[in-house]
Amino acid sequence: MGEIFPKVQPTMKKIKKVLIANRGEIALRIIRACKELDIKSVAMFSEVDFDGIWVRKADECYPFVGDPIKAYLDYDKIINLAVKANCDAIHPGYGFLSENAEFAQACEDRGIIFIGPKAEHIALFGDKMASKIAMKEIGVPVIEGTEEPVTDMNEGERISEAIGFPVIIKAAFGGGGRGMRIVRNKKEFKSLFEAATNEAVKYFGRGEVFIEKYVSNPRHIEVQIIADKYGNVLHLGERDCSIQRRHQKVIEIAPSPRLNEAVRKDIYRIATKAMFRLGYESVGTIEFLVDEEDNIYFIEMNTRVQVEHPVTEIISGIDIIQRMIEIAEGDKLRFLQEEIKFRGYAVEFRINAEDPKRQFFPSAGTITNYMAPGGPGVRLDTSMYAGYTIPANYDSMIGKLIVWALDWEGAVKKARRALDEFYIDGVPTNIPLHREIVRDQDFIDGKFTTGYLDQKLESFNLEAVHHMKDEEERMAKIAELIKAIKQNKVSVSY
Ligand code: MV4
Repeated sequence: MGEIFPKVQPTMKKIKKVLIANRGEIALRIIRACKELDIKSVAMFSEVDFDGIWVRKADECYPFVGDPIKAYLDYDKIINLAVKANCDAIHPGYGFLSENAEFAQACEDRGIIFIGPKAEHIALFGDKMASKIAMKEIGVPVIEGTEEPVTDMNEGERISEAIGFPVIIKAAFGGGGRGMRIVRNKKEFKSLFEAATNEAVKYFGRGEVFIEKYVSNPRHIEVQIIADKYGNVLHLGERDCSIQRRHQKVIEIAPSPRLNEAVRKDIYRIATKAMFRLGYESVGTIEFLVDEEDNIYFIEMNTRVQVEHPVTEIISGIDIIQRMIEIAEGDKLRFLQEEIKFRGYAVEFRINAEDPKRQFFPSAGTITNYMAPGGPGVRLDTSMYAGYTIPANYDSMIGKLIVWALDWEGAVKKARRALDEFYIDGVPTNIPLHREIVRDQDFIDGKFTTGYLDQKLESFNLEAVHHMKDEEERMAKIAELIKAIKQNKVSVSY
């Protein structure tokens, strides 16, 4: 195996300055990592992002005037800026250009280090069918299904009958649940096949789909991988991301509160072995489905740092972003698998500017009043502050509340306390949803699969609780009381 990795250390220069090709909380997260590594950070921002917190905190910042989304996707301009601003490297964060193999290659071609995996691995895992075949070849369990794109509807129907309904149709170059359809019986097949194909064309510009046996009520378990350029591949444990709404994760937990220890060991072994065999480097996440009988199946690999990386950082004590930068510099991992100790439970709550009372419709606007939770075991990764105006152009996720405790019960209690402290006024958020989840008995018992939120939403009370207003009313009453006491209109004795 050794020969596929360089025997001598590639001579690489130390990274002194990083351009962050992203925005929001992840841009700030990367700036923080750079500061702790004595690396200069360079921010970019679109014209609607001039008041972004990351713009203030970076060592330098550069505007991109024009379309606010295209700003973060315009890779020629971004690489030009990196060169002009004397940056050695670009960190892509998540979303935007983070899983664009051409961008990663273009960085290398122009002498800029792309902080992430090799372009070939980004390309492989961007192709959901090719990556499934590659993983199957090296002994990773995958879900039964087609190994070629299905273009003919009648052929697709025949294949589905052979596999046995229910089946799932997936976009070959997709992600995020787009271009995906569950087909329960033969009657529905043709219309759902057409819908999946059309959606795949609309979102990914490519209509290729493949068909798989549908796994019902699975848990979504993912393994965090960290690998250097010398074939050292380690795992940083798993995350349970089963609590989702419309294929958007809402809560992520490390470790999974109800995973059989033998299954856990198996998943770790499969994940690390596969990434070693493929010569993967940088950080990455392998997603698995775990069915009701504890069978595990690889579904896809994410070749970027993920939104939910903080829960893993907290239970492992490893700064994933810092290590990701060092790996890109050519550093060897400075710890062994057996030196990594996992401690306690961490839970991440994605805070979205959306209205739970109006089908979670995105709610851009100005945060008029803001009080963040704190205290022991609470981490907040956010780009919010009082007075900040959330632009309507981007994703509605505006922050992540992460709590930690030694055991699961303690983590749930910590979460209740922290969520109750969290006040955001001016825009509706999904905090009321989180407050309901952490009081739900099935959640408390660790009983949840990917169907959890759909099943629970109806029974949840999502009326926003105006704690902030209650506190303000109390403060006004206190002011009045003190005035009355001073004027001898009221007397208090203790
Ligand atoms: C599946 C599946 C069941 N069977 N594949 C969701 C997003 C993408 N990463 C893969 N996903 C799934 N693939 C097979 N063969 C279940 C999911 C899935 C899911 C499906 C419907 C509704 C919610 C879901 C949440 C997580 C995963």
